[in-house]
Amino acid sequence: MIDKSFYTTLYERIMSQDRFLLTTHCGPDPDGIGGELGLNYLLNQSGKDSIVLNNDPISPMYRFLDPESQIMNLETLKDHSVIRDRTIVLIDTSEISRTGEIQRYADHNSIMAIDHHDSNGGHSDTIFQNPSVGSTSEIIYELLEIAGISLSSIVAHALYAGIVADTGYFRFGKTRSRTHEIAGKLMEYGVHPPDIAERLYNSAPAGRLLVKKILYNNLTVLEKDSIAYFHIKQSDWEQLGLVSDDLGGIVNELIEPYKIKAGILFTERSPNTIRVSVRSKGNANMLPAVAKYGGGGHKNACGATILLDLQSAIKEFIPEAISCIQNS
Ligand SMILES: [Mn+2]
Repeated sequence: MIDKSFYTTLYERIMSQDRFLLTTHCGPDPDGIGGELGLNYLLNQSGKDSIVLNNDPISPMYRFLDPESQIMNLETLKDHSVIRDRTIVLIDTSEISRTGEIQRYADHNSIMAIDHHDSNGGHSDTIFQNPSVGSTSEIIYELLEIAGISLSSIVAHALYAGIVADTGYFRFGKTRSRTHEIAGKLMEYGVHPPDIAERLYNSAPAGRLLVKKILYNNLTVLEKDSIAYFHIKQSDWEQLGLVSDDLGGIVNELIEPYKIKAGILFTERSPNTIRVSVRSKGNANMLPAVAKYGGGGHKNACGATILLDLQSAIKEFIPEAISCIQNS
């Protein structure tokens, strides 16, 4: 049970300001997008001046969530003066360093964060972080309910997508009865779950199948079947016409077998830049391993970027991951 005062304090804090810039982490995901669209709607309905600006464009597979293109990005923003004198609200992260070039504007603006991750970089003036909630979209829904505002169809769809993406369709550990309740309320605004599932999970390019062939060729299982990992080279995913977002979620497959406690995907984004995506089950807390590389997330779903070549990154990281499993 989450203290109601968390939401009322957050609501009051937001309402005490007038101009906002909402942003999320690099590589915006459905939860970041849902949180942004939901909060932007709340602020606009409350007569506030709010814009949504991310470092990165939204990847093609998530663009259906923002049909009116309300979310801007730094690549296409022409007039940077609109950024001035706004409270920057980090959504789905509490670390300004994860927002890319948006952090350049941090010195001139106050920063607050609304987040549900377990880890916390602590670089915001005010952090509203609730790690017991399955998604940031749920936190934003609570604010809309406090305000008594009826939702638009776009907001309901985006929040629902954020919830199902972050809870793995109500499978992951932070799924609460309230999560299901909120999902039910969003359906009353016209959300049809099979449509969202189809758009989120059955709209991948064919290259996603072919990339799995390469990944599984590179599969290693160690430590009495408790840890599994695979890797992919930049040239391999690029040749298949994929962008790195297209690999999202594949790492979840590694923990499907009963005995596997942790699964790791090493993606070569560029030479000497390796993205490490980690998934684990139950008590296996993988945060200490990614924290060594400045990464973060949830204990069962986290990541980091390692600035080494692919083989060195694997060689360094796997012992860290093994010790996390042993210490959990
Ligand atoms: Mn999230």
